[in-house]
Amino acid sequence: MAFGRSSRTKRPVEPVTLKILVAGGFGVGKTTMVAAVSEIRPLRTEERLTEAGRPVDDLAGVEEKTTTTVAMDFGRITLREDLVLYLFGTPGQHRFWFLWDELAQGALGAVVLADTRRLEDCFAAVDYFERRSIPFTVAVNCFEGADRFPSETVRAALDLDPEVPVLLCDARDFSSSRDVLVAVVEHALERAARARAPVAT
Ligand SMILES: Nc1nc2c(ncn2[C@@H]2O[C@H](COP(=O)(O)OP(=O)(O)OP(=O)(O)O)[C@@H](O)[C@H]2O)c(=O)[nH]1
Ligand SMILES: [Mg+2]
Repeated sequence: MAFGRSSRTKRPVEPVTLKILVAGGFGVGKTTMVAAVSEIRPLRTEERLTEAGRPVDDLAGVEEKTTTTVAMDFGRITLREDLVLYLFGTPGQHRFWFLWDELAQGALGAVVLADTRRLEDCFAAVDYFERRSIPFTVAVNCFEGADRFPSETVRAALDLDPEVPVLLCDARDFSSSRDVLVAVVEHALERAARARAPVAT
């Protein structure tokens, strides 16, 4: 068999793999988002919510929720033939936050999911990524029944830097969640390019 130029150029490319975190407060839709976009059966670490957790687990707005993530979600999405994202959904309950540092190792960027009915639940995630200079995008998961606010209102309420993208999304929807992930990657790459650019004197 001949190995001419054409057969060589058709060789499958080795994709670049990037790690992205999907973070945010309790019950905001992190597991839902990873499952909506993952092309592999997502790994979930769900445990049933119990009566014992009722005083600390605020279910307002997600009353049907019966389980919670206790370690992480894991999924994968191929954005382009040469670009694959590995997705790590964080646990939302405060008592599992010690896992975040482990999950954040080597992450290119993060999605901070927010629910406008409980915006304060994502403050800690925003803080976490700001402090560590991990690029992130805020994605408002638009639950039915929640008031819709323009992204600029959310940006002001969260006191975000002007460069941080704020998007509205439906975490259950493949293309909506994929758009959020594309925004994170673009934002992280732009920031990396800016950091590399020579400073004008
Ligand atoms: N109506 C509506 N329900 C949603 C949406 N996203 C998630 N849900 C529901 O909201 C609940 C919470 O979703 P999860 O994906 O488990 O949230 P989570 O952020 O992973 O929760 P923890 O891991 O416990 O912090 C589930 O009952 C979902 O079916 C949405 O966009 N709209
Ligand atoms: Mg979860």
